[in-house]
This record gives sequence, structure tokens and C-alpha cells, in this order.
Amino acid sequence: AKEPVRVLVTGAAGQIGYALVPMIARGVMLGTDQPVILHMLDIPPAAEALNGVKMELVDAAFPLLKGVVATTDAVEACTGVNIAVMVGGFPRKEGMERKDVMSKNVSIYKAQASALEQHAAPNCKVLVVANPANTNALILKEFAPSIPAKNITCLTRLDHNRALGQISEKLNVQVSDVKNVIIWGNHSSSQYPDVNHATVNTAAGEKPVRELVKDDAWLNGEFITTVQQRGAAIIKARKLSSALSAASSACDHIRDWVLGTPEGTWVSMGVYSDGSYNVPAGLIYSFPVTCRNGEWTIVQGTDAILYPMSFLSPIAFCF
Ligand code: NAX
Repeated sequence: AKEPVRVLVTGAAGQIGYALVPMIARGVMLGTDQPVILHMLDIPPAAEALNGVKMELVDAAFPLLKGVVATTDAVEACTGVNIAVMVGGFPRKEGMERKDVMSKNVSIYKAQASALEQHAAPNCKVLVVANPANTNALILKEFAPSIPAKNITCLTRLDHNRALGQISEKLNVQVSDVKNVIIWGNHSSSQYPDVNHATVNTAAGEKPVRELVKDDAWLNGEFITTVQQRGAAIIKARKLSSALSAASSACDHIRDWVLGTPEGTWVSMGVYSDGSYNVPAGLIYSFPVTCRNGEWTIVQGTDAILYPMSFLSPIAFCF
């Protein structure tokens, strides 16, 4: 039998955490043959709720779940973890300026970065979900200099999956037949969802999305704004922000990173820029990537089609 993999979820008492931990325990993230030990971290005011989540994990009797650590101590939470999904953070509240949220998150991510750096398993893979996701990932990277930059990523897979979902709805095709959309930039409304290389698997072979949709006005307008604004639309409808889709996308992100992307398919990940596509090196930026042997590689040559450059504004780099 395989050795259990230790997976940390921070902010585990929150709504994404509540959707995410059962998925991990069911094998959605790492495979149905991979035992896991869940490490859950939250802050003291949420300790009782966190313990309730632990009780439910026990009650669900997941065969793959070999242990649960539920704690408010970052060092205990980070010790020996192979995968870290950073969902906890300080949310922007009414009346707060971005810089106020930023300084709160700097101190949170600084402390958690050093706990991970000192106590996680070697080669621990980190996924930052908490907003501002790209910035939090960069802060974590800055304060954990011994963790290789390639091991620190942020979640834009939800935006990627939202784009696949919109195309599938528009064309009335299975979402599993749509692939190779790209999310460029930040997990924020400044992102650029790009369908210029996306295809649909049809009875007559793979066809470009643009050829099938036959509606450039929709693809260049409403499609982009729908994907960019989807988070706000979910809040409006549910009175709560996206949780099950965020959790599911976090599983997709880690699964593809660890187990590899299917042949001929790329996915979007916020990764440390090497300067590809003239995105300044050193930013955490969403690119199309393929994954093999636990490592991502930025897909090159997808810029042959011109896309608006507004997403490269300096503001986009901050949020
Ligand atoms: P919740 O407020 O339900 O949960 C957050 C949890 O984090 C709470 O239990 C809180 O106590 C905990 N927490 C706060 N500070 C902490 C710290 N220092 N250490 C550990 N835990 C801490 O938010 P939820 O809806 O679960 O969203 C979590 C984060 O995901 C938010 O920052 C949100 O903006 C972000 N999102 C990111 C997405 C992405 O695609 N990258 C999409 C969904 C989501 O909006």
C-alpha cells in the first residue's frame, strides 16, 4: 500500500475548507488509491468549529483518511506536510482599504511561510487560494526563500474551469470535450480569459472554439466579462462566495500538478514568472502550463494571436 501523503488545509473551518477536506479525504485530489493524512489549521476563534469539522471527518469514515490533525498552531499544522493548500487569510471587509487587508495578510503569510519552510516535508508543493491569491503567494515565497519558487503557486484554475463551463454552455457540448482555454494574469477582475487556442472535441475531430461559436462579439465581450465577474455573480446569487467550485478547482490544480496533465491538454496555474511572454520575471502570474513528473512548464507559443494588453497594466500585478 502507498504511504499516506500529508495535506495541509489552512482556514479549514471556513466555507471552502468545509467543501475541500471531504474531497481530499475521498481521493479527489490525489487519487482513489492514495491514503492521506489531513492537517487542518485555523485561528483560535474558529477552534471549536474546526473541531466540529474533524468530528464530521471521523463520522464520514473515509477509507483513505489515515489521520486528522486539527490545530491552531502553525508549526504543528505544517510539520511534515507534502502539500499545503493555503485557504486561510484575512478577508477584505466593508470600509477597508486594500492596503489594510494587505498588511494583515503580509503578517499571516510571513508566519505561515516560515512555519512551512522550517517544518514541511522537503519538496512540499504549495497552492495559495486566499485572496489576493497572486500577492499572498508572492509574500509566502519572499518569506520562505529556501522553498523552491517552482513549488509555490496560486489558484486560477477556478477561472479556467469557469471559462470551460461558459463555452460548454454556449455550444451545448460536454465540458470534458472543451480544452485549452487560458487564464492570463491575476485571480481578479483584471485577468484575461483567452479562448484563442481553445478547442472542442467533436465527432469530426478537434475544432477551434472560435470556429464553432461563430460569434466573436460574444467571445470578445460577454464571455470575458462573465468569467471575470463570476465570483461576484455567485455572491449575489448565494449570498456567499464560491466554495464548492473553488474546492473542486483546488483539487484539479494539485491533481494535475502531481499526477500530470493529459497529453495535448494544458491548464492555467498562477506560477513564478520566468519572463515568458514578456511578463516580468519574479511575479506570480497565471500562464498556460503542462505538468509532468510533479513539475509544471509554461506552454510557449500561444501568443501568436494578439490579445488586449490591458491585463499587463501594473495594477494587474498587484491584485
Ligand atoms: P471563510 O471566511 O469562510 O474562511 C476563511 C477561514 O480562514 C476562516 O475559518 C478563518 O478563521 C480562517 N483564517 C483566517 N485567518 C487565518 C490564519 N491566519 N490562519 C489560518 N486560518 C485563518 O472564507 P472562504 O469562503 O473559505 O474563502 C477563503 C479564501 O479564498 C478567501 O480569501 C477568498 O477570497 C479566497 N477565494 C479564492 C478563490 C480563488 O480562485 N483563488 C476563489 C474562492 C475564494 O473567494
